Amino acid sequence: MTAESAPGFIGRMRAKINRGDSWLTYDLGNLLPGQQIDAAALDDFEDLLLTADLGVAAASKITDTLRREVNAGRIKRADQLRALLRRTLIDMLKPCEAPLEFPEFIKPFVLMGVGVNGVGKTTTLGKIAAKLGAEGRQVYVAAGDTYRAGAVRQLAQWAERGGVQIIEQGQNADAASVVFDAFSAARARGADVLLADTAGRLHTQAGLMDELRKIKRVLQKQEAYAPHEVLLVVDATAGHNALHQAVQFHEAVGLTGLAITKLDGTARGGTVFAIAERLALPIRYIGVGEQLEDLGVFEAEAFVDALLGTAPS
Ligand SMILES: Nc1nc2c(ncn2[C@@H]2O[C@H](COP(=O)(O)OP(=O)(O)OP(=O)(O)O)[C@@H](O)[C@H]2O)c(=O)[nH]1
Ligand SMILES: [Mg+2]
Repeated sequence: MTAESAPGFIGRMRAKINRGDSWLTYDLGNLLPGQQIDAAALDDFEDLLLTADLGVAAASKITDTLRREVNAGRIKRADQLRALLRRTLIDMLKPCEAPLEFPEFIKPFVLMGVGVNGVGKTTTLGKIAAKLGAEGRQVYVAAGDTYRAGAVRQLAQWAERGGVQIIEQGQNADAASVVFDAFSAARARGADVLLADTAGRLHTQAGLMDELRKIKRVLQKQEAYAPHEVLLVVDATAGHNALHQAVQFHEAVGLTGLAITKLDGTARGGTVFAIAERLALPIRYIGVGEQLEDLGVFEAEAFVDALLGTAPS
């Protein structure tokens, strides 16, 4: 994704995320009607964060910062509190801002998408493929979901839309051999990027988690550092479960990045803070809808401004 495409996505994200009823805009206004900050208002604000999927750790980190400044007499008015809140939220997310790069000297750069059922893996990979294709990269997608009926066709539709190549062996094929063969083909043809889709699975499904490890293992027979990116896709509306999935998948297969989808489907966005607080993993992409244009690179400041409805600085 190029820098030029960012303003378009930011505008879209603002329209989709901040619908005027978010936990920050609507509720903060209600909490602070008199524009005077007191301890009770801050306690209420902490409760509000807890109901918004932030989790205890992230919620108390935010309110501790606000309390410290209010108690020290540096923050007196609601507008000052809002500015401090914005800064605090950006500081929390900043360490997770690390856009994925596809270095040209790694050919093919292999990205494997993983996650539980229905979170948006295939859609996200399809969007990434189309965007990279539009940038002139030679992209292959591997149909590594060989379980779900229709999974190969769904990926093929994205490949067609993005004008990229798909390597598939149909339903019920061995996923590891699909990805292995896709890597061979992509490398033989000098492709830049290989995106491997995988079937949805729960961390409790030991056989399926073994399959992911097997895909990694067979890739590493051909290229020691592949997959270069293991991208976990999580659904923001899953709240605490999304954080739980990230912890479990990280332990099982070793993640290098996250894509957080369906931020248009929640008026909260708190999941992003819970994940940032708990896991030191880059958030590569966020999804705010089903269309190609609804996937963008994660930028802490733009995201917080979209949530708060504040103007970008
Ligand atoms: N609203 C919204 N819908 C999304 C987003 N990303 C994906 N979807 C939709 O979520 C549904 C599931 O997406 P898939 O890409 O099929 O999910 P998956 O993880 O590949 O699913 P399985 O392969 O069955 O595990 C589809 O209807 C997508 O269009 C998003 O950011 N916002
Ligand atoms: Mg899928």
